[in-house]
This record gives sequence, structure tokens and C-alpha cells, in this order.
Amino acid sequence: MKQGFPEGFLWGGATAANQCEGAYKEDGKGLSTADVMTAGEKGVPREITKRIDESKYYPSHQAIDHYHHFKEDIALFAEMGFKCYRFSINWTRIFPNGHEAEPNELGLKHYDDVIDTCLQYGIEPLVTISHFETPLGLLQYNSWQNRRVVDFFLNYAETLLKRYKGKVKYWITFNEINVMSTKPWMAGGIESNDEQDTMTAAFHQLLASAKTVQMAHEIDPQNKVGMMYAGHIAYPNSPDPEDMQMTMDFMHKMLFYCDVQCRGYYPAYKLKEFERKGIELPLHAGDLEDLKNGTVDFLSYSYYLTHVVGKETSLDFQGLNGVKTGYTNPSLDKSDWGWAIDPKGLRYSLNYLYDRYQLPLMIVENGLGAIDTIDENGDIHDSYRIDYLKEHIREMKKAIDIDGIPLIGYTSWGPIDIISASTGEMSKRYGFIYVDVDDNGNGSFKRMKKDSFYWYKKVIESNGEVL
Ligand code: BGP
Repeated sequence: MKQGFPEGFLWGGATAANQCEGAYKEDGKGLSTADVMTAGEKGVPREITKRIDESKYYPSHQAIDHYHHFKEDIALFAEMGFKCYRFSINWTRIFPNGHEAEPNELGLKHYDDVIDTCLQYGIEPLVTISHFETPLGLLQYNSWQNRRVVDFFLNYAETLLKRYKGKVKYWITFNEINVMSTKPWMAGGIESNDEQDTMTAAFHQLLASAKTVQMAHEIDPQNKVGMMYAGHIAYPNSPDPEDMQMTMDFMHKMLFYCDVQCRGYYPAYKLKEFERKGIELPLHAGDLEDLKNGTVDFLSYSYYLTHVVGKETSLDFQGLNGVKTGYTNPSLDKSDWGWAIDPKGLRYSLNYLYDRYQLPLMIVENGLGAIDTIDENGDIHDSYRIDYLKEHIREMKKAIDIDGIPLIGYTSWGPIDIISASTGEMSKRYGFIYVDVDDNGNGSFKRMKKDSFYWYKKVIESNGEVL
């Protein structure tokens, strides 16, 4: 039986429009929630303001100016041998306020050029339709708490599916759709501490996703549409069954998003929770059929770290909805930003998710945010990033060779340095390519190849054999 990564494995990298494009008001683009969020205390974007405070620096306003550098950047990705480039289309470039009937042609033209540039190099575009870029214009409707936003999203998705029919075959509806439960202001632009509001918004996104899957298959049967999960995988802090129960509760808080999109219905544990809490799903006639008929073709997820959950766990990582969790795992090292480094956990997560859903899997974010320095010769020796990625790719290979997991692709996060979502910083660098811009947006924007650029090129050339 053939060992190793399958022929046609989609090696590549992933970005998000709001974290790389900049040009936040160019060519008719409207404001998205990412454009009015600053890095709050401890560098975490907080509530969304309705306007821009001219005295502040907003990372998304220029980011690394990928909007004007995309040809150069994609050429560098092609030099590494990319088979796939995951990027998001910024909703507000296409519908500036989110609710217009007709699209902004200049916005569509930009992504025509990005997609054509990918295809020119034989790179498969993997388009994230919504990646934390909710139009500010939708806040007047209370954003995703309002069912009308489902229709606005479907109009946007249909515009893309028809415009790029035959050019884009791989789609993701929402980036890390479960982040609606952990950082709703980032995932959907809603500002509410009421769980009913959050679960209503989550339902509307899940419904929008399911209807988009059906539409994508009608428009082009070749379309493959995936869901995307922020892979919050956890271990119990001790063999105490109570810690195991807490770990399962932690996992369930976000796995239900995957259950709905991969199985087509809300799981019993979630419906029982809703009953206990008096939470009502805002169902209309036909919704449950839409969920059932709109299950995804593949499950994609981001994998950076694993959690430890239990009665005694430290609160390094703010408890998610009261569940005690933390990055403090004594058997794991941490990144410069305190994220547990757990390559073996990646193989565990692949098995866990495949066992649960029996769908093709794709890792669409994995990477090490680190401090990079340029030496006296102008070189960037990021051996720590090579080590991180090498170990994670080794575990992916075991998942394929030993566990028989149908892994179809790997797009590492930030193939080029881009803005960190959780901190708003440039200094948390992920790329194989360094970009000369600092945390305040100052620099030459020059692109420079790190050691990992040459290393990843060899990995792809050998289809994962040379690590
Ligand atoms: C994920 C997001 C990405 C990216 C990544 C890295 O949650 O989908 O957009 O930001 O996290 O995290 P950070 O940028 O905070 O280091």
C-alpha cells in the first residue's frame, strides 16, 4: 500500500484579507468589523466601535499591503511550489455595507486578478467566503442575530460562486465558525453577553453555511465546500473522571458547530442544553431540511495548540464560558506567546475528527508565531519555525500512513508575515517570507525569504518526504 502524502496533496499557505490586504477603503471597499477593532488590553481586540478613532493605529488599514503586492507575493508562493493558496475575499470589497443588492465591480475585479494569478502558476485557490470581516453596515441589523443577514450573506456567496465558477473549486464558508462562542465580536460582529443572542447568531451562520453548500453544488457540481473549525482540542488535567467530564464539556462547547455542518442536525447534548437554559432556535419552515441537505464536502480546521482542562487547571487561557482550561501542559513547550507546542496532538485531532465525521480533512492553519530577527548579512534563521512545522508534518504523515486518515491538504498559516488576529501585532511573525513592517505600521514593506522559505520548498518538491 502506498505510503506518504497522496499525489495531488494540496500543500500551501493561508491568509485572511483583513490581516494582509490593507487598502481598507480602496476601490469602493466599505468598513468591516476588523477595520474598527484595535488591539485592546493584552493585545486582544475587544468590542467593536461604530466609527474610526483617527488617533489610533488599526492593523487592518494597511497590514502588509497585499492588495497591491499580491502578484509579487503569489509569485513567491509559486517559487516555493505551492499547490494551493487559501485566502479570504473581503465581503466589504464586494458589498461595501453588506446589504446592497448589486456588487462593487472594482472589488470583484481585484479578486479576478488574484485568482487568475494563482491559476497562472497552477495554484489551486481555496476561498474563505467570510474570515472575521463582517460588514460594519450590518451592525444596524444587529448583525448575525438578524435573519436578514442570512439573505445578505447568500447574495454575497452567490455572487462569488457565479463569478468564479470553473476557476475556484474549493470553498470554505466561515473561518473558525466556532469562534462565535468564544469571541463573537470577532466572528460575527455581535455585541451581547446573552447566550440566546450568541446561539441565534450561530444558528444563522450555520444555516447560511448549509444553504451556501447547496447553492455551490447547484452552480457547479465540481465545487467542494468545507467548514472550518478552530481546533480547540483538549486533554483532561488528570485521570479523575471529573476532569474527563469537564474536558468533554469543553470540546462539546465548540464541536456542535462541526456536528451540524458535517452531520446535518443539532446534536442531542446541545438541544438538551438549550432546553435547560431556555434557549430557542429561531427556526423557520424548511430550516432543518436545509441543515440536513447542506452538509459539507470536507472538514477543515486550524491547529496551533492543545488545551488542558480540569478542576485544577491554571487559567493561563481565559476560561471559555466558565470551563477551566489552560495552556499549562507540563509535558509541552510553549511559543513566545505562550501557546502549547503539541505536534502529537495534531495526529490525535486528525483521528478524533475523522472518527467522528468520516469526511476528508484539511488542515488550513498551522504555524508558529515567533519573534524573527534579521542578522548582519540580512538573513533570517528561523530554525525554530522549521522545527515546529517539521514535527507537525511528521505527525500528519503518521496519521496518513498508520491511521489511514484521508488528509487532502495543508495550508500553513501566514506563508508571509501578516497581522496577528489576537494581538494586532506584526511582531508575532508566522511567515516563510519576512515583511519589513512593524507593530505600528512603519517600514519599507520589503519582502525577504527566511531559511524556512527554502526548507518548505524542499518539503513540497518531495511531497512531504524531505523534512
Ligand atoms: C486563527 C485565525 C487566523 C489567525 C490565527 C493565528 O484563529 O483564523 O486569522 O489569526 O488564528 O492567530 P494569531 O494571528 O492571533 O496569532
